[in-house]
Amino acid sequence: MYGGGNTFEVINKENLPQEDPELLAQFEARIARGEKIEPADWMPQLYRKQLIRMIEQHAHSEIIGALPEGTWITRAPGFKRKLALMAKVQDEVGHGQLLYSAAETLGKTREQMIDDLINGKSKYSNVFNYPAFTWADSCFISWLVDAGAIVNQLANAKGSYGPYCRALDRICAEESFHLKFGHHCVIYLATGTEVQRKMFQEALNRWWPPMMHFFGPADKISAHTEVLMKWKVKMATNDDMRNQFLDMYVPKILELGFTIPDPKLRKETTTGKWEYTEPDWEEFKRVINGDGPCNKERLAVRRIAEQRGKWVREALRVADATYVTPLA
Ligand code: FAQ
Repeated sequence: MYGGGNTFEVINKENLPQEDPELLAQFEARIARGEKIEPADWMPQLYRKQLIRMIEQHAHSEIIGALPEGTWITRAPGFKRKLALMAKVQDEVGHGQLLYSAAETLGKTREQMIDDLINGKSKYSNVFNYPAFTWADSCFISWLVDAGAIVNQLANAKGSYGPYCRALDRICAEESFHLKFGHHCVIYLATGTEVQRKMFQEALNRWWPPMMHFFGPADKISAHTEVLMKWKVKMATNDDMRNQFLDMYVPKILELGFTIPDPKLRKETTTGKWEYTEPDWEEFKRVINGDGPCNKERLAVRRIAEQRGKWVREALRVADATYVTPLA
């Protein structure tokens, strides 16, 4: 339904019905007053479509995001790390559940969303299309991918759509434990042997470019930022979130004695903005449109899970029951 294609398309406004100007003005006044919009409230079609697109992609990211770390549960060094990683992966899947429920309040069913994911129509975060070769890759995800997710989610939890904001509040609380776990694992490697330090440095080199992509395309080419910020769905631009992440985590990475694989990375003290090598947006587009190193494998895993779980869902469903849309 959404996604696909290889350009950043704006959802086609022309196909949407003309909104009643009075209702639109009341809606925008509510947003300006900082009120939350709830599922049964009037909302413009474009607001609904944009929210479904964004929350659905976020939900898929959590579910697919469980896969690269999930493969490390049995191989994590030591029993305590295995337990902690298992709990983290379980949390990520739970976040997917919360987010699917929030998206369902807008009228798209979970079944449609899952179909669109496994058929490759919906997007999910670029970072989860890369392999986790070593334990250090898993540590990178737990620390720095979670850190990036928190930067994004803390901002958007202050947004305008009630069910999404409430889901984000809970998700952020849990993500902060993940980040502490990841940081702890990285400190252990940083203060370990030469081999351990090298292993993390190599993981950092591999993950840095996808991490720079993670916050979305540069503002000047972002398709949806303007409308999402106007209606307070997004509370910071992609570049601002990337900048905030660099502000918070570059010093911590350097403090541990690692180097960041970008010779141009520096903070411009007068503006407070980071300068960096322009991320490769062509690679980004390829990856988010299905042609990354692990896209096929990740979707195949979800497809198998969907097929194998079918009988369970059918057994749980009561044929003559009426199911209601959650009000999250
Ligand atoms: N990956 O116009 P914009 C996590 C697409 S959760 C893939 O700038 P927008 C937890 C975008 O959809 C991580 N696609 O888009 C965890 C659009 O394509 P479309 C996920 C991307 O919406 C941790 C096109 O590019 N978080 O990590 C990406 O204004 C560890 C144009 O872009 C969320 O989803 C990308 N990185 O801004 C789990 C947060 N960036 O739809 C396990 C909610 C952009 O027109 C382990 N989402 N695209 O075909 C958002 O905040 C926003 O949607 C952005 C993108 C900021 C991601």
